Amino acid sequence: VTDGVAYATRVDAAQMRAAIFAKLTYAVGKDPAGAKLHDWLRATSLAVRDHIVDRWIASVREAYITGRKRVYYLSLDFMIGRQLRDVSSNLLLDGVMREALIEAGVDYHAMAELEPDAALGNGGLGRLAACYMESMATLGIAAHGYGIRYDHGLFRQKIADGWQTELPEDWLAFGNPWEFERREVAYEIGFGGTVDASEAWDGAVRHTWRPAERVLAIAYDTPIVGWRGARVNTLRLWRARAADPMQLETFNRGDHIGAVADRTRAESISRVLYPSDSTQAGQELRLRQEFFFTAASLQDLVRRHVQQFGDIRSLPDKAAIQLNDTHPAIAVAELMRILLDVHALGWEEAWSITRGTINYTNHTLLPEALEMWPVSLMERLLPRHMQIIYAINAKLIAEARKRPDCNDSMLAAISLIDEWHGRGVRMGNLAFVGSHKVNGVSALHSGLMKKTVFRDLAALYPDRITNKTNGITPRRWLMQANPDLTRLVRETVGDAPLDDLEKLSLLAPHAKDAAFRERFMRVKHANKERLAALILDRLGVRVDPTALFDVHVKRIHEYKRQLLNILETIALYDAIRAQPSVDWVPRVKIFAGKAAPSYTTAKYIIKLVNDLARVVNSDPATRGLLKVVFLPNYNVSLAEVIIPAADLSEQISTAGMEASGTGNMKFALNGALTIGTLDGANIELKEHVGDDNIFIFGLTAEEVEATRRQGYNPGETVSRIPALSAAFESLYAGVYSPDDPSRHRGTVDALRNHDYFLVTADFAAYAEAQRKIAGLWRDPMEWARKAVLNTAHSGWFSSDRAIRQYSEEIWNVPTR
Ligand code: DL6
Repeated sequence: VTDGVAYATRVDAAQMRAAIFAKLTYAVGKDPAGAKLHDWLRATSLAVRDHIVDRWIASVREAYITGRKRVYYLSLDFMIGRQLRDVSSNLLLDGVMREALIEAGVDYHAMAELEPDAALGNGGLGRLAACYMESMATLGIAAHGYGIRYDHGLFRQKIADGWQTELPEDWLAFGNPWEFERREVAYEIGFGGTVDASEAWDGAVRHTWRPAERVLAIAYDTPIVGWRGARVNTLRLWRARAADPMQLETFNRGDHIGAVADRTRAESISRVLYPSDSTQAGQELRLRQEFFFTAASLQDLVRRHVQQFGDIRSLPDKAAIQLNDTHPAIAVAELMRILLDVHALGWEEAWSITRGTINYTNHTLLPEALEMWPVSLMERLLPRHMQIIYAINAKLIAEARKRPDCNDSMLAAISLIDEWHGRGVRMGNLAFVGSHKVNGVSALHSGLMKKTVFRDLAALYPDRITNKTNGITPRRWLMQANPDLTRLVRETVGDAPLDDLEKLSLLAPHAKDAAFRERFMRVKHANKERLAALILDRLGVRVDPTALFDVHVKRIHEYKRQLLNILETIALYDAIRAQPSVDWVPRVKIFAGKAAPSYTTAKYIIKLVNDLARVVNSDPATRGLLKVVFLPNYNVSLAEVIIPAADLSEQISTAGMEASGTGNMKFALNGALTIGTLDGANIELKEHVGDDNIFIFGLTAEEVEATRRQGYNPGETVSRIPALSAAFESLYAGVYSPDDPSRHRGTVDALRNHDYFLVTADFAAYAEAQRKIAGLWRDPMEWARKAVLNTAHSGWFSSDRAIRQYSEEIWNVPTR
């Protein structure tokens, strides 16, 4: 990939080297003799960036000239990760860049490691947005991403004495060579104030919102390069600035802090990413963030549309807005406000434009994650929007009443206002009714949406919900993360999979070829050695790369059931000690992931993994057979090292609770076998890789529902499973926490008495699946065959496939 052809004719290593030196001298202002690695990184990034700009301008111009429809992707999270390698590899400049740096005597690897991850997101939802931006550029879609340029992204996780501690993240400390500040693109965003109503010349009532507070949204643009430089799109992130830098009068009175209080308040909007994942953040600042970036984005896209096409009425033909979850759902009310109050359209026309333009992706059914804003807060912060929401609601209810099957419970379920929990605005319902299409992110999840949270709305609007199973970009998750596997693929089946990942299926016949399997596993081994070195470096723990690498990395959440894995690890540890002479399969249990800072239970799970690791790793009885590690600060860059090195991928959420998962796809693509429940996209993964090449266990979503409905008794289950009882007893007795024997009793009690996530119910099936996995590991060639088939059959999970489906079935835009 790195020695690509497209650019080879345009720039060679000598030219690249000259370009890097020029940047170092004239943009960074450093003498190459005294330049530090940071200086080289900046110079190299700027030199590579120069190769983007012409294409970027051409892409923007092309969209303008052809007048084609644009896609606007609104997301509060963008988990971008590092950019240098992504950009240079997509431009096929990676090879010349590395060569140029070698000639300059710069250690590329050490330099690249200095680039901070742009971690402007929490997890799957934000990473999906980044993958989709890249695929949209790859497929030649004229797309704009819109989000917030947080000064500080997701917190850095430090493990101190086994506990998670959070440190502020500072990705902008050395500047950001990838962005272009657009001071001139500034919009006023209002909050609070009053609404005036007056009669217009045509007799209609016109509303004017007079906000009490105004904040400026300033644009920062980052180019997003598609594969082979196909197209370059824009990710526009908004930074909040105060309209006035300070109150001079207040300052002159000697109140130096008060003089900048308004500024501090305004700028706090883009100060920091909310570290919440699958839970509602629920603070006023969060709502301000949501409205801030949504309103700025809508002003921007409406301005662009009117400037180019003259008439706001054609908006649905020329723009498709995708709401990434409900965080930008206020767009429904804000677009209505713009159409009604600014463009003076009538309600019906405004509603038809809004509904024709907006679409909504739902990413969770967890009740605690479904956004609901108190009506009182909305009325105070966004009074005009609240009026519009009431009006939408009144029409919705009136429409529903026309149905013969309409009843009170249906009306209560579809209403935009929840009356049960102290009156709140249901942002999911608002997004649903204001959208042309609503989609879930896996087949199971989309089906459950129709049966659960949106049951009554789906009955009212039966064609609205559609499924778009998630995808991942193969450029980052195969080509960049796993260059050796990419090389092997190319040598075996040619370059076709680079442009169409489903062509990876050409590998399938080679799964029978012993020599190929051996090469495949040699690549895996090299990746494992690299991860083992990282573990040694970061944790001081030596792990054997020939052991089975059993990997559980993702946000820490009870529904993702790290506890199930931990309990089985304890049972395995006990079993090894009880029968040391058995031919055990050596395993390394690898965990990583962040817990939301306020999620105490999740933090105890992290502590438990670390407690367990300390005991297991220092026990001579299990040396060489079992190791447990928790790698701190899981992020995109760490994932790029861990995933290619995994043998086994843990996707063991309680069925019905993981909307899709995307880690599952990344692992399979890199030749890991999955142990998983029939949840989210695991179900589709099973269909693609084949029942024999994945380890499925546990209750189905329907069984989970039935088990809960019937009233589940975890204590009874535990008493029937000796290994589980023993694990509970040792945890209770403080075997893993001798410094504080009662530390994990709360965890045990919760499982024994409630176990909402059905850890104990699935324990036996999980342990059984793990035994089968150990059995398969003893047959390395058979394991290798299945691993190859996982890679060969995961091409469908490319984000290119997902984006094609969005384009054809939701946005109605062409792709190349
Ligand atoms: O769709 C991306 C990703 C899914 O793969 C995960 O299964 C799902 O949990 C995640 N959802 C969220 C929801 N948070 N909020 N709001 O992060 O989306």
